Amino acid sequence: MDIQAAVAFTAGNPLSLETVTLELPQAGEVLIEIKATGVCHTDAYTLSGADPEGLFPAILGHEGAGIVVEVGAGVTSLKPGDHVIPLYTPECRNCEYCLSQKTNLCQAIRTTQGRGVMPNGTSRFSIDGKMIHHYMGTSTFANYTVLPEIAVAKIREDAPFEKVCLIGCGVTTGLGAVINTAKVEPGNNVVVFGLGGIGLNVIQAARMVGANMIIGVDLNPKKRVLAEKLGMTHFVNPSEIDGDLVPYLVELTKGGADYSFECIGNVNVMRQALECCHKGWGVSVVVGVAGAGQEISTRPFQLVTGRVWKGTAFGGARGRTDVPKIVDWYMDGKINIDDLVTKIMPIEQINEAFDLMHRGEVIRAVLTF
Ligand code: NAD
Ligand code: AHE
Ligand code: ZN
Repeated sequence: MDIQAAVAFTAGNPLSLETVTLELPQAGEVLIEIKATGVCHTDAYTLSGADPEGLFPAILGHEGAGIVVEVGAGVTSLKPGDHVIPLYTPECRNCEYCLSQKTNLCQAIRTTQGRGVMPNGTSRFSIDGKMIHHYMGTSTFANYTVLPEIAVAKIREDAPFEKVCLIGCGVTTGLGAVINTAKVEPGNNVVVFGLGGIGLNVIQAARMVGANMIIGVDLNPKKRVLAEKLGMTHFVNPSEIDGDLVPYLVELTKGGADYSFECIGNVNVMRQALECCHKGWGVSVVVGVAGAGQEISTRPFQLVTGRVWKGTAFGGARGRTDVPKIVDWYMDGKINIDDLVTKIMPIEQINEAFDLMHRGEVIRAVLTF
């Protein structure tokens, strides 16, 4: 079938709206009509060429929501008409990783996903017979996409697509980093570096679990108002303080953070996030994704003296199980997504949506079809 998609032909260049040929779902696969998709910084990171796994041409996008149109042979958990959120972290419930109960990193299809193809090794997307890669197994910058059944979360039908699409990445990543990965406890002091789509969800989760100080760090002063609305108690702009940031934060928290979260993708900030943690027990969670060739460093003494460095992907969430629950949280008014959707735009304006994100003028621009 012919579909409309924003295609990334080469790194570092704008996306191009194209008519793309999409093959119908094969065994174990599902055809989804995408109704809305957010733009996450990771899409921009891959488009920039910094992603060692980045493949071109590709259809990017991984923060979508839509409706099942058709299912392939053997699909049992989904049917046409189901409302769904695509999952870049699948949940097969059968692989060594799923069965371990120690990680959300289902590996059932990770190899082919990283090669930009479906589990049988081929792509469903092409233009004039030339193959277009899938991206993160989701490719939501298209009005129709195909996913494996294990990478689709079924959600309730009264949830608005243009809001709950953010649960496909930003919301779940931020909430999950706090709840699943760090396991922040009431009374803890928390420092959040980067107040974008991820960091603001870290903040709202920290408030939900009863954190004491919730310190937000961002170079953009415009991020302050919404962060405060979501629960930030103190704002720190590194460009406005006297002296170094780490001792400033240690002093502010009277000894260091119980938990810190790096939500930028800057390896220098990752070091600051670790080193502002409390001696003896502070835990720093790396959420941000850094470019090819970048490495983190610190004095091993920081770890010897009890600080812990961790990371999280998709907030440690098991998508088919956890995503429908987070949709319920939103529908029950327990979490705020409305304020994170700064702008809703037609897919034709996708390059403007990327520009707005780069200029720090939106938390999320959501594209509709
Ligand atoms: P975003 O662009 O919305 O937000 C980034 C924020 O960081 C902005 O507010 C910006 O002003 C601020 N910032 C930039 N440089 C800074 C600095 N040096 N000091 C302080 N603040 C600074 O991005 P996002 O969509 O929230 O994504 C954040 C990061 O998380 C990205 O690296 C993204 O790739 C990554 N990410 C990871 C996961 C995961 O599963 N681990 C999921 C989603 C996103
Ligand atoms: N391809 C990159 C890694 C990108 C990355 O870490 N992705 C996160 C999700 S970011 C969502 O916005 C993730 O889920 N990682 C686990 C995984 O298996 O990819 C690189 O550096 O190679
Ligand atoms: Zn993302």
